Amino acid sequence: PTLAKFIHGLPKSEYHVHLEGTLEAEMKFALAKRNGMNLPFADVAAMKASYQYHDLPSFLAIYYDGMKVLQKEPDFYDLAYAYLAKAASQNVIYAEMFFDPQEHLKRGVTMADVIGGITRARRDAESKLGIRSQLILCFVRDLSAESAMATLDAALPFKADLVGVGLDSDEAGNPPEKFREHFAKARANGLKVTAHCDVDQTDTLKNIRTVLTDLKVDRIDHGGNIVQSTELVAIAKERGIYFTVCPTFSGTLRRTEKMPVDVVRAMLDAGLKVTISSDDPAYMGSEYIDGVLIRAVDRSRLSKAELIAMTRYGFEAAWLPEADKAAM
Ligand code: ES4
Ligand code: ZN
Repeated sequence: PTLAKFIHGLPKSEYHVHLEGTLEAEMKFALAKRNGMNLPFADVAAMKASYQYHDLPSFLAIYYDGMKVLQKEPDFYDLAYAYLAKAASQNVIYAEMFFDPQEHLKRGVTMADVIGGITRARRDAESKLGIRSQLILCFVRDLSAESAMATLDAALPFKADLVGVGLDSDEAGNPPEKFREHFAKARANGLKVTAHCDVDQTDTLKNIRTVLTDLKVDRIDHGGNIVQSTELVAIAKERGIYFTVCPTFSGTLRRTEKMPVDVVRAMLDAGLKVTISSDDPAYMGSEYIDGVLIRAVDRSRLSKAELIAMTRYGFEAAWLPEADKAAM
């Protein structure tokens, strides 16, 4: 078959997708209308044309502004169901999805409505579409440590609906050790832990070391700069760490390199366990996993064997009981 057909036919998983980053412009208008809000854009095209960013902070400003239309339980249901339907249509059979509750709590939305709406969508998508999923609560790292702890405490009554916690948003000035106690408490409550180490951040390698050795993460989201340290690569291998890489946003190392380095290529060459995800597809050209993978084959010169190996890593990485993993 053609490459596109081959990729489409692979049974896939996704581990790095921010639900709020799947909020398409069309749905933003629909939710704004339902919630009696006005958006400062004439139409979908004008809204999409405003998605212009050049680094993590400028991306985040657009992303946080966009999610303000999410107000009520059915909004979170619609958001999650739409992503799961899209993913299922591309043969994703399992997904672990991030969400950023702090941003919603700020607007007066309750944790019960956020987690409840998403969980209801997960159940319906599993029974109607056959896609299984779990939910990872992310701490917004540029908000205070106190806010993150209050959010964790508000979420723990719903821990049966969560599989883990993560760390996202603006890394500059917000190193992982700010969340040491939160991660320990999450672990003590039976949750898995992961953290974003976006590429080319300040103190990138120091922060990768901290998440590995101090926060004791089970996975790393992005993490491409690790290829610049043979010592950290060895630690990650020793720990069996999987990396959730999103080449659309974090595909190249540039800052300290003479020549741009392709992240997926370099990580595979270093022998690391790489899985590929779509990150924030609504803000990244509405390209979902099939499109991301087709592009990755070209830009990272992936062989078919590598694609298949990454597909397999994609299921090994699941935070599921071993028996359930084997059944996939
Ligand atoms: C994010 Cl790619 C990325 N990095 C950090 N924070 C995020 N929130 C949503 N997408
Ligand atoms: Zn991300």
